[in-house]
Amino acid sequence: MQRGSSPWRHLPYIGGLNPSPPNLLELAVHHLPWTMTDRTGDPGQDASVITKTRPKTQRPPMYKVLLLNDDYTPMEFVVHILERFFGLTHAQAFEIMLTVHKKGLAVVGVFSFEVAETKVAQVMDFARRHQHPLQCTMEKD
Ligand code: TYC
Repeated sequence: MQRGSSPWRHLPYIGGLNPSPPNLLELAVHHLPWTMTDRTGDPGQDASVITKTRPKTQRPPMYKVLLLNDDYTPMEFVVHILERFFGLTHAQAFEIMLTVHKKGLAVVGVFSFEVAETKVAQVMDFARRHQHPLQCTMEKD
């Protein structure tokens, strides 16, 4: 039948009475995170392998926060700082304070850059406001 005289001529022509159904497999594969690779190199012998493609992620660098010894800051003040800004128990804080006192410095914790930077600023600010020469610094882990 000529399209021009068809009673359905106002409808869009879809190429036949039974349009082929969508290829569901192709649609699904298009949305999957893996690819098919034929590792035989022989088109007649398809040994396709499903290869997961995992995007490379990198962990953010971490930073050690160090406390330095000096001859003037009172021991109890250092213990207080360790409890207050690093969430340590009194026993943990006392132990780290003693390590700093004996060895010259100790790692108080390891944090992301932003957290380490904040802890250092909090300690330095608190020590300064109390007029103690306590030094706190950070370095890449
Ligand atoms: N050495 C100090 C004192 O004898 C105590 C102290 C410990 C100071 C740790 C600083 O980070 C420090 N009073």
